Amino acid sequence: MTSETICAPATSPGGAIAIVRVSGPSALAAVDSVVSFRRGSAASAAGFSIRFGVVRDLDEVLVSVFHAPRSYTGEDMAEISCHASPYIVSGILDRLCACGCRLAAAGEFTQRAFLNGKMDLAQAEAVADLISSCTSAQHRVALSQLKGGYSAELAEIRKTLLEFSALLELELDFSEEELEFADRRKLDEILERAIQRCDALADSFRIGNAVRNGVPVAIVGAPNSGKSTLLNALLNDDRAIVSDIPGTTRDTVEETCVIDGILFRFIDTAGIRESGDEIERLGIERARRKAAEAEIVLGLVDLCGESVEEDAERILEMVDLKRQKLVLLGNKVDCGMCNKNVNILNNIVSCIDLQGVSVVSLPVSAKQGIGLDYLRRELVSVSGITSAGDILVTNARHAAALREASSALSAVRAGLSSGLPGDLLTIDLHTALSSLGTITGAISTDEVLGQIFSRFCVGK
Ligand SMILES: Nc1nc2c(ncn2[C@@H]2O[C@H](COP(=O)(O)OP(=O)(O)OP(=O)(O)O)[C@@H](O)[C@H]2O)c(=O)[nH]1
Ligand SMILES: [Mg+2]
Repeated sequence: MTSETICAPATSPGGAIAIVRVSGPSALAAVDSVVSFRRGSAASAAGFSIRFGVVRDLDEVLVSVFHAPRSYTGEDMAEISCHASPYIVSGILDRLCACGCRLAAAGEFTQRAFLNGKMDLAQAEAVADLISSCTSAQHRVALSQLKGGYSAELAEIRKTLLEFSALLELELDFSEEELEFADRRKLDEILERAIQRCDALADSFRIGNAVRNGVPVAIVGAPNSGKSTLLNALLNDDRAIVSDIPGTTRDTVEETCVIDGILFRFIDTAGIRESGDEIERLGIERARRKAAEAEIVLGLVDLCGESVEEDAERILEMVDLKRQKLVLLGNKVDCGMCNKNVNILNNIVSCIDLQGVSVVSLPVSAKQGIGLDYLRRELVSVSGITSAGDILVTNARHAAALREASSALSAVRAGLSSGLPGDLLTIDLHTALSSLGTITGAISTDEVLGQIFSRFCVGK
């Protein structure tokens, strides 16, 4: 436990009420020096209590008192609710500092909660995610991580590996007698299962990252197919310039929008064609890059156009169907659907289906809004987020640690099958255990902790 007592505003400016937090060994004594209570004191309050008090010449306040270890940080703590005037808040902080407290650094309350064993590192990081969550999907995943579902899954993998390690060490203890205590086939099965679980969690980062930062959806197609019109219709805003001059959009235009509780990041791109114009060529290059990075590609084809097949083929060349989801949109159905073009599009989709990859194809009118509700539902469905479980890795640091653990475990497995002695196997096994340990903070360095908690806001 630290000897310093910290204080900070826990609420951002604005609103009617502000909360000043105080935590540390002298928290309650400091509050008693700053606040006059009609009866008793913060330090003498039994258990959790809320008391009315006065900060002389400044404000009337309500103070929530928490005694260690039953508080957010695990230390003695108080939360002073006052009127949200910046003058009052800074006045209370000044007085607390005059009584020996110091202003808290970003995330310091949560860092103390972690150091005092109130939560592990993954849960502490979930606190930051929960505070910044703006959509129901972000909220659901952060809450599940905060409640410890993800930590429990990691603890389960660690437990299995520790059992494995114990069996190997038993064997090492008796190595001079050349005994093999551990059934190597059983050991191999344990490793296989642990590798699968690490890989599944690491793979979930693809969706987890999309939940956190928005599912990237690139809108691509030939010039004039209606990409910018579609972006504007999905955003319900006049965000991108629309015109009947091919090559209107040069640079990419990116904007987020929440559909059914999921954050999508739509990226309108320059129309793909051969171009002699240097700026347009750069824009097209950028469009290809954005399409390659997207999770979902919305490929627009102008159903009234003369080159549907060629346009669709160009879109297909830009998409990696093994990794990405493609939604082919036949746009401008309001112009009187050209049956020939619809058939061409359907044939292309059936050919892809034959290769075992399913591609969604929809007729829409970006201009008239026809088929867009259906498209929104399709986007939610192909994002895979609603059907994913609540345990998703949303943090690049965790995903990297899981991959490290998985490759160390694969090395153990290879060593096991080639008959490597137990003491050599334990080296890679310990690498895997340490990698997993860095996620929950069982193993951490001040530098890593500093990096993680500095991303928090002050007062959390
Ligand atoms: N009738 C009809 N016209 C549309 C539709 N969608 C777009 N358009 C028209 O098609 C023209 C091109 O639209 P844009 O949205 O600028 O096309 P774009 O694909 O962004 O074009 P570039 O930026 O040049 O690549 C404009 O005149 C739009 O009004 C539609 O669904 N129906
Ligand atoms: Mg455009």
